[in-house]
Amino acid sequence: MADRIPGFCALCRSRCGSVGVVENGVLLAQEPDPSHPTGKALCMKGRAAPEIVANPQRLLYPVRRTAPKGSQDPGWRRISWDEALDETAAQLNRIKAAHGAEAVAFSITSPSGSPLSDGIKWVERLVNAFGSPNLSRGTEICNWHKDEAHAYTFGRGIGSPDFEHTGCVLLWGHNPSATWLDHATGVNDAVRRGAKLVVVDPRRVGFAMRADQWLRVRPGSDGALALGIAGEMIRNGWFDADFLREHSNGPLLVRGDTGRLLREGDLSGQPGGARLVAWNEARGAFACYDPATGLYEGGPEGIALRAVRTVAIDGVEVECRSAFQRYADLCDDYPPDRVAQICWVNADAVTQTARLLFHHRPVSYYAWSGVGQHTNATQTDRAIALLYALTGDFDAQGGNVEFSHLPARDVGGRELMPAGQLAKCISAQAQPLGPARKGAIGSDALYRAILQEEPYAIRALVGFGANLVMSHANPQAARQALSKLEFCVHADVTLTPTAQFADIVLPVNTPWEREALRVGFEVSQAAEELVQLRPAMIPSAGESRSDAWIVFELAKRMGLGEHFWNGDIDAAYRYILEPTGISLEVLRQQPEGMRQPLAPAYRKYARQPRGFATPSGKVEVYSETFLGAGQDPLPGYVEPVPRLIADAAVKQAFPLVLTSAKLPQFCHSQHRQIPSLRRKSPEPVVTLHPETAAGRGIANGDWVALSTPSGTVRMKAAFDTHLDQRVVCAQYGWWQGSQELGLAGYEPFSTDGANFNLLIGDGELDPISGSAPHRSYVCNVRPLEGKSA
Ligand SMILES: Nc1nc2c(c(=O)[nH]1)N[C@H]1C(S)=C(S)[C@@H](COP(=O)(O)OP(=O)(O)OC[C@H]3O[C@@H](n4cnc5c(=O)[nH]c(N)nc54)[C@H](O)[C@@H]3O)O[C@H]1N2
Ligand SMILES: Nc1nc2c(c(=O)[nH]1)N[C@H]1C(S)=C(S)[C@@H](COP(=O)(O)OP(=O)(O)OC[C@H]3O[C@@H](n4cnc5c(=O)[nH]c(N)nc54)[C@H](O)[C@@H]3O)O[C@H]1N2
Ligand code: SF4
Ligand SMILES: [Mo]
Repeated sequence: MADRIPGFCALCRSRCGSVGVVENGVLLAQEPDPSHPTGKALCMKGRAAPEIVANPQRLLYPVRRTAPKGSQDPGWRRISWDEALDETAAQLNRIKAAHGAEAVAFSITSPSGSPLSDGIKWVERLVNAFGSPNLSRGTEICNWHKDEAHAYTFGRGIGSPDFEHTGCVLLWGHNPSATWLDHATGVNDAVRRGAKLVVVDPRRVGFAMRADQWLRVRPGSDGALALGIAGEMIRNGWFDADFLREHSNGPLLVRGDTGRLLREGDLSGQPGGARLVAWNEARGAFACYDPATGLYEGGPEGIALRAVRTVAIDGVEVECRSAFQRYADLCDDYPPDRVAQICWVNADAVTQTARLLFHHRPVSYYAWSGVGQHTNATQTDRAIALLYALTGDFDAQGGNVEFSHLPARDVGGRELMPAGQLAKCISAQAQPLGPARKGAIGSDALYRAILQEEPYAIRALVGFGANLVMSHANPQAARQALSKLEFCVHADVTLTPTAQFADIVLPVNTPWEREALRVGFEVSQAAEELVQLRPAMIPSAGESRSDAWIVFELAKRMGLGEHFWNGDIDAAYRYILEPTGISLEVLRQQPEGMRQPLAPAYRKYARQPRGFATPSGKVEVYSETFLGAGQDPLPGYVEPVPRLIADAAVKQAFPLVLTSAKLPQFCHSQHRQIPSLRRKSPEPVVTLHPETAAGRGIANGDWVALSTPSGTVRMKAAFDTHLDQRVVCAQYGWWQGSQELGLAGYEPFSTDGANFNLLIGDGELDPISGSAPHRSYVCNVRPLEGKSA
């Protein structure tokens, strides 16, 4: 008789509630668990769990290289865990002692696209306790914009769409049908209830096919589109003026000369008057606003959202406009006709979308990879955030909410980072507002620090899964940088092209072979109420181990054991759970988890004295923080890869726009070795319009050369009549063969290979976040003669 063991799938952000079917220590199936708040369904990856566990291409033992770096074959030799961990600990401590902890960088894969989510907090804790301010985590091309850039506007990240109560769902560069099953379930239920649906995506995929408005945006022009829709909302009065007046910094006056917010001291001529100033329409007088209390002198009545006043400052007449007036002026520069030209959408659709958003509130939204991988990503995120502010639905029921969560302890260990270390982050100077604030670095900065030793030398890298060679721009730089490292250790489930550069590779097990604690499942209030300790359902294959085990063992050997409960993971779990009152022992006996009822709290800003966690305490329509860092305080639109497209020769040679997207059957560079998944998509594909192909003599299914100024790769052409003729979308992550299917892999650095990111240069990046142009590069496609493989 097989056992049915409750758990959840950890392969992607959806974390679908599931049941493992196990017999004699073998995982036979993973099935949905409809009693779990995220368990209505599993995707094909989740159902492929038994194949993922049993795959013959897994790394099962720690290995050490015997050939020099750069050799075709690293000559992997099996070593013991003791040898691997002792050597790693010694090398890292040696480099730290000689050059400081900052000379050791860490890299981790995304917890949204891999099961590292089971152990990511422990890895973060290790990074902090060790003291490295240099963690390459891909956040600049993944979640930073929706989670951190959003905080410049709202004081917190995008939160969760409250699908259960929403009147309209806006999916902006997010395709949950392929990437987040439980979000797709939420959208589907909302639409079935009658909610409207707006999708902004260059491709007609997933919910775009069912949308009330599908805006087929030109990749990377989303910022102009958001300003255009906002302009129509403002001009037509389709926005929540009360919300903006009371809860945004829109009423605050901005000096026309310096761009700074007007201060009390500017009016009085007295130094020290730091309070800000708005215009009170009713009283015909200026009113001071105190960011410390979040209050207007004399109360909020009569405060004007739009105001233009001339003020004498030091004897000079200075025109001051309210922040909202400035924003409205900016939006006016993007009328529907102009947006149609820039974004390749219908002018009418801009107006219709504006109307729809206002009349079907509450609006909830999600913007992700479609927005986050451009050289203008941060300002695009700001433009979308401000468009959303116009609905007034921030943190409202049916809007984007931060659901109540259980009071579990965070063990990320930020407090363990020694004082002064964070300021040493290699990107702190160049991108002070970006991921560097929390010690995260982009791949370009990592490579520069290793290769050019700027701003100083990074000498060692500790990788937990990140596949830099395949998933980041400029893989040639990755190759050089990884080859130059003094020491590199990498923990992964398989020997990836990135792992091939390591000195030691540590075998990680799969989620079904390890225990994992999850407090809250994010997508709804009910989901946030669940705490689950997923059991190890089967023994770990070979000597593979969990990330948690690796971290705890390493920490002990590095002299950091005191921060890791001296290696006792159960003690660590108890520490996390203690404030919730849930006992580890009871939880362990109940693999389906425990629920603690929580009441949702909406519009929390209205109950907090200072409102929003921003410098002004309000939603920041106008960001003085950006201004202070030399960035546009309003989300003015700048074309993606401006230097490249300004070059006429480049434009002529590469007339098409190149974007990419995730596939439902794979996560990033993973899963190509899994037979049931690979059969559904045996070869790398570039999608283009049949007319675009016809003009180049390309037939459906032909192998083609896909080129950009940075490189060339080969892929198979597939036609899509719904794409704009000027847009091409290609797959990324292709390197691995499948032994079981007898399919060869693809060379990661060769023009005969299919590594999409060889096409993407890192010469132009988002000035704030460092995001790379994975989705708005220039390219061309040409046929290849007689290429069948
Ligand atoms: N062109 C293009 N490039 C992109 C994107 C795109 O849309 N287009 N998307 C970007 C995004 S959003 C992201 S997040 C990055 C992702 O980039 P990466 O974070 O590098 O993700 P993967 O390529 O999936 O590599 C993950 C690695 O983790 C390993 N792994 C799996 N399970 C575990 C585990 O439990 N523990 C450990 N330690 N390792 C494990 C896998 O075997 C794999 O080698 O890629 C980015 N790159
Ligand atoms: N199956 C699967 N699921 C995953 C992952 C995976 O690799 N595979 N990875 C996980 C991770 S790490 C992440 S970050 C999430 C991402 O989840 P999503 O954001 O949903 O990921 P994508 O499908 O890459 O991108 C969303 C959409 O953006 C569109 N797009 C491309 N260019 C543009 C553009 O310029 N503007 C706009 N508006 N849209 C554009 C694409 O056509 C695509 O449909 O998925 C997570 N889930
Ligand atoms: S969507 Fe698929 S891969 Fe992601 S958690 Fe659910 S079943 Fe697993
Ligand atoms: Mo991601």
